Amino acid sequence: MFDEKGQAGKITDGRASDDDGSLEFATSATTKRQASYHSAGQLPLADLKNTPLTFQKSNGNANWQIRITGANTGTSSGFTTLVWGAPSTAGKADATSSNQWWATRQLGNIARGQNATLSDLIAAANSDGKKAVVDLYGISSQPGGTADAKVNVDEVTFNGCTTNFKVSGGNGSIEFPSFGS
Ligand SMILES: [Ca+2]
Repeated sequence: MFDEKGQAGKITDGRASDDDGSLEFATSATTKRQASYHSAGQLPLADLKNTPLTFQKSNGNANWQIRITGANTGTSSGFTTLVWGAPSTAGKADATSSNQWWATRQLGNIARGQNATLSDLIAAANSDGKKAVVDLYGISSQPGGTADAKVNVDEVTFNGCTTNFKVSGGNGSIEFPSFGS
């Protein structure tokens, strides 16, 4: 796991879709954001085109976070994060063909924060001969406001791999790492 310091989600018996546990993000006035990531092993970004990007969620705020480098951002690292905010309602969140993706930096001719399909962002990231790669992928929760909030996420599908978050039996220990297994 490559988690933002002190901000990782926790595997709990909270429910997103199944009954064996899920990844839970708890936010509050003092912890405004939580996020958990897994290595994508420098997967070529182009490989994500038209592949399922889905997860199950409870009611609340949860977002895809895809951290890439080598993209056409105008910087030497070509680092940016591709973000997609799921609907607040519970159920299967499907970002595969959504036009509500955005990047934290300008990508080619797509402005920072401008909504687009992931296919369009991939094309912009790889413009000018760039070949962007995915370093990390994960889920964040940042609902805004100051109220305590919670969201449970499970069955995260990325690049053909679905991660089932679950609490292992017996002593109540947590099966870890399970993101991306
Ligand atoms: Ca589960």
